[in-house]
Amino acid sequence: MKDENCIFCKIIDCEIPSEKVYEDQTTYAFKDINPQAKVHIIIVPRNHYENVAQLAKADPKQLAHMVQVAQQLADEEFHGAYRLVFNTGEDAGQTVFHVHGHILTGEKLDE
Ligand code: D5M
Repeated sequence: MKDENCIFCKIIDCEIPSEKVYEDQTTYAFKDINPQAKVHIIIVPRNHYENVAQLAKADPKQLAHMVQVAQQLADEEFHGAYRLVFNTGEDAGQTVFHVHGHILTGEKLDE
């Protein structure tokens, strides 16, 4: 399930370079190009879904797996503390319409 116009599908397929931090059969994670924390990682499913609600409906196990990977990365980066954000909809700041979690970690975060 790919969208040929999707920038994150192109990153997953290595058509666009990224700083990969994790990958497995279903999931890919890379450094955000515009970090909002000391460590800012984008985590995506390889399959293309527009947003987190669509993913949760179609493949809840994939969403649960992404949360587990986020936990694993934060365990490595900052004793398991992290913020996981899914911007959903243009008016909430979503700019890329391939579901992605922002993993913010690596330092104590502002409340
Ligand atoms: O988040 C989209 C995020 O994706 C935003 O924080 C920038 C990041 N981004 C966009 N293009 C790239 C590339 N090429 N590499 C790494 N990171 C990228 P949103 O929640 O949709 O605003």
